[in-house]
Amino acid sequence: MNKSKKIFFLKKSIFLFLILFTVNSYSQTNTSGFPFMLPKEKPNRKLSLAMERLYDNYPAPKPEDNELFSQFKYTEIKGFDYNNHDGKISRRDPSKIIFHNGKYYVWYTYRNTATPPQGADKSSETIPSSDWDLAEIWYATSSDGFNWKEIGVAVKRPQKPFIGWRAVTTPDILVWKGKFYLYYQGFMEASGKRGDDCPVAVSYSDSPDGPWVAHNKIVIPNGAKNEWDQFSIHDPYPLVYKGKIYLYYKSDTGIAPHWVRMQGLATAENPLGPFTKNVLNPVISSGHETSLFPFKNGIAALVYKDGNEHNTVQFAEDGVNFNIAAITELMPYAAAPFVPDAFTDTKDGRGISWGLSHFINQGEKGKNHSIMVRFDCDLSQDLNDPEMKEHRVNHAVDVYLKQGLSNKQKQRIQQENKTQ
Ligand code: AAL
Repeated sequence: MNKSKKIFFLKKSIFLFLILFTVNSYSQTNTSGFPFMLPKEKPNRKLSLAMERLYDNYPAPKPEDNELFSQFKYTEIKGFDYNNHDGKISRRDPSKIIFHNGKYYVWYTYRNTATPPQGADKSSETIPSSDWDLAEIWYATSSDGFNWKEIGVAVKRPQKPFIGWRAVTTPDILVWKGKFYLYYQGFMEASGKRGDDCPVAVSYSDSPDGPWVAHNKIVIPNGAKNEWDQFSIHDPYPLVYKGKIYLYYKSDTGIAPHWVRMQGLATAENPLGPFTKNVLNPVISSGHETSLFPFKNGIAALVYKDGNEHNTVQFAEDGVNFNIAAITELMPYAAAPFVPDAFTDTKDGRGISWGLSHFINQGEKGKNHSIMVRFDCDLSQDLNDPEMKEHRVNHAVDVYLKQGLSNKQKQRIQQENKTQ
């Protein structure tokens, strides 16, 4: 092509670009106000950043149409005795719930100790440092999710020096090729000595009723020195996704009391490992006691309690890169949802509608323990419960007033008033 032809084509391209740019800008100019009825689809007009986000970041612009938005309702459950709430018995950190041979099964941290927790300095062979110190893993079954029958121990504390000799806690369940695997935190020192340090161990069985055989090896090790998960691997939570075991976990990063809790992912093709930690870890920047479930083609996560993005439900189309899908409130602590398709390697996860969760710091002063309750929600493709989708829930006045000012805060305000 000679020079004058080149210049001709260049001029023509610039001209075409300008026409297209002008037509596009014209169609994007808002000639009237934003519509009264919120459009379901993103309207073809100029939008503020907030309105762009409303259409781009959430599954639907209205919470009631957003399948990953829900309120949570709570019910006391029957079948668990807490010894008059004297602090010696605690149940907490339930596993996700499975349905097997006509019954629901749940595993949880069970502490039955000589005294309530006394802190790391006063702890001994029989005195627990924390609510989950000296604990074992117990299980219960139910036919309706409200009335439970505590069956007894699933995994005992092994003898020293086996993993978990000090405490086995915070279990979660995997069903893989017809076998059952319980992953749990295996403590080799009383929690609170340095931090809440432990790796993850696993036991397996042919039946959810056991007997459970300890693998006696660490399956999810702590990270290397100075890595985010160098001290603790908590709340192991396995799912089957993309033909593999996707095990999410939490770690406490930083120094107490300024811990930042974040969630990581480790995957494996064999339940006994090796597990490979995702190179992008942490994959969720917030949250505690990780609970996740297959949703549509991806994975949804209940993110609560810690971090900038607490009180959100998040979604990752690839199980790794999570986005906020909904913002909610009063989320279940340590949610243990019933996830019917947790292990089916589904490409169309149906979601969840109930589970168990715990309330910590129960009992009068010095009688610290936790209790388990049931939660219900509508994070399911198969349920449409408008009561769960209300985005203006009135909480009782005492819920707010219990969040009173501390004495230190009252003094500061008095001081501020004096100096004004
Ligand atoms: C919970 C869980 C883990 C921690 C402790 C018991 O919040 O994150 O299980 O180790 O507290």
